Amino acid sequence: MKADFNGDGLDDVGLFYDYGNGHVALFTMTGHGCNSFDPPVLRWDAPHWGGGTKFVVAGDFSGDGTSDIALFYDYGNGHVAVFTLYADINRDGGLSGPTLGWDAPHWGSGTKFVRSGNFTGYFQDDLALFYDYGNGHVAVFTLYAKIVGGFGSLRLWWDAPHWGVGTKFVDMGNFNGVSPFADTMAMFYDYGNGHVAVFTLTISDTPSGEGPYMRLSLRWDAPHWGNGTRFVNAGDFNGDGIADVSLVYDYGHGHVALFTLSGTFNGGSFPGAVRRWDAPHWGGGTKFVTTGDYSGDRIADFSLFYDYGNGHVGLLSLTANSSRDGGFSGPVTGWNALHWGSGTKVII
Ligand SMILES: [Ca+2]
Ligand SMILES: [Ca+2]
Ligand SMILES: [Ca+2]
Ligand SMILES: [Ca+2]
Repeated sequence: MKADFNGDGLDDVGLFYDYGNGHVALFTMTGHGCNSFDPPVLRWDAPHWGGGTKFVVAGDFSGDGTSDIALFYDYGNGHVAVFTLYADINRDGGLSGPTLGWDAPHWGSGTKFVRSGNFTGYFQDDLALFYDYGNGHVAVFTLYAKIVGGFGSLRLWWDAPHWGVGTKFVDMGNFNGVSPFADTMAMFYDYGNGHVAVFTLTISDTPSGEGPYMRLSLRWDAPHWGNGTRFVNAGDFNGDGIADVSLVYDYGHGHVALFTLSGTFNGGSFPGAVRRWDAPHWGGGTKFVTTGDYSGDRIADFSLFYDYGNGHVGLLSLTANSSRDGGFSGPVTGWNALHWGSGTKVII
């Protein structure tokens, strides 16, 4: 599960809200299946937290079957830290206050993406940090969750001195379909002029048996895709046990569409982008897209956070077909709030 804060097997939705002046809060919406959600419940309110929260991710960092929340905080001058809010072990949906899980006074300011996943096969989720050194040099680090809480054992997963500056999105998933606990990274790369591509890093053993290394694979190359890709997510949208990649494309004038690239077992090329949803008059208000199983069939669905303006927001779901044909139904509105405000910064 990606964001199951009460451990009932259905994904929930978390919202990180910034009131300004350092006042932030976390809300969760408990999912009940069939795309029905409770209204947001305030789980953490921090009037003096500060403005440095750069990334908010969900994952089961404690390994107890409930999703927790990690906040990546940037103090400036290269000092960063990760705080964890653990889900209550009694599964009431609540969260602990933040505890400092990793403190790196000299990390640097180049962290471009932080995602969670299970990289070890152990029960706990870990963090992946995509770092941009500038001049096209990038690297991915993993930060492993510790059994006693917090994070430790930082490792360099992949170092690419000449990668380039075009990485626009990354997400984690099980892209080789071999081990259920081998989450790795997909990277969406924009070469400019409408040419895009998706790469994955997967764990492979060297032929000489020197142990695992990260293999880079080009999975999809689209020289004439266009410049409209707004959201890229990973999830198993057709229920075959292998992570797929979704692309939400904005054609302009309110016309959006959802495409999926279905993962393949052997690490080979994705068969190609299939248009799964086309909405010519959707509008331009989609602010966030997240995935999870909101229907209870173990197949990943979508939640779209829509901002209608003037503080009016809504959450809409696209539900993967239980027949596992890769298609979707919806969207269906799961939450509509006329006076929510405009401070939502992340949904998970
Ligand atoms: Ca749940
Ligand atoms: Ca947990
Ligand atoms: Ca799949
Ligand atoms: Ca589902």
